[in-house]
Amino acid sequence: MVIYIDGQFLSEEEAKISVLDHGYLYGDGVFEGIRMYSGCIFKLKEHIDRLYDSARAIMLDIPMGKDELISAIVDTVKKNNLSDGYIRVVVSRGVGDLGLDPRKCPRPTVVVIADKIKLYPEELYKNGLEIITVPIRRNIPEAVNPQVKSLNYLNNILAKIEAIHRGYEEALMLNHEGYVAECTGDNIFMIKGNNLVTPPTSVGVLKGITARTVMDIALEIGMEVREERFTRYDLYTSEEVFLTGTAAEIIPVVKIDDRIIGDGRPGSRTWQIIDRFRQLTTVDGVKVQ
Ligand code: PXG
Repeated sequence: MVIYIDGQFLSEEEAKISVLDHGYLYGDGVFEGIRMYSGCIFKLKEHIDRLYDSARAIMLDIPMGKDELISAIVDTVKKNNLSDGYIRVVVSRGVGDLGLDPRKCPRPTVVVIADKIKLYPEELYKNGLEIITVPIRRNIPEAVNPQVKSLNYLNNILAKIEAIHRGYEEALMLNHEGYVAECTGDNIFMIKGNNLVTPPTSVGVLKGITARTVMDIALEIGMEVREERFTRYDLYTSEEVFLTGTAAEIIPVVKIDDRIIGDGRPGSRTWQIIDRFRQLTTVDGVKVQ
């Protein structure tokens, strides 16, 4: 594997970050996860824009322009001969001293890793996922806003641990007021009649790029799309539920907190959206020669 660090392409053995990097010491930094399908990088511009927005929100100056970063990503993909895979872009505050003060970090560190991805087993896409609500709440927007894709995922990792300890693969997280927020690395959607509903960003969720794509698909097939607050009651009584994320793509949910959703099988609307999404991934995106 060839890894990009600050303008250099290095082997996996050579690709090392200082222990004094504040990304390591404090989780001070931002990242993106991007997918590549059939030689095309999917929604590259959207991911780059979100990365720069995350960086701006934490007052981190990415030491290169968007075009230069896109070139670094494309070059990394080429050097790894990838046509399908997962790209991780990480920008940390950089090397400093043993103190929080970011003024001691003169230059942010930029890393690009491109590799194959292991998805959930195909079984889960066919039969659907069972999830459970965990006690850990999503970060409140007045602290580190969940729209910032920061290097500090501890809250979501705790949620994941709580779900795993209860025998589930994924956790449903509520916000501080008890409204449904999202899962640990995926946005959540429910279908009722012709309506597709997902929590608005004001609830405190990441503005998912897969979620946006799914909302566009739903509009295209004539569904009503709404971003509004809802509770677990609404999920329990909905006809279909699914999760969206760059890594997981679209995954049907068939049980939440032991309540069976719909008839306990992935629903027809969800399948329709998945089919259209899979079509899009093969034709949409930035081609890498
Ligand atoms: N919510 C959160 C909290 C996320 O971290 C999403 C939603 C989906 O957003 P996109 O733009 O990808 O549709 C994410 C995605 C993983 C993994 O391994 C996923 C994410 C980050 C790190 C790992 O599944 N983010």
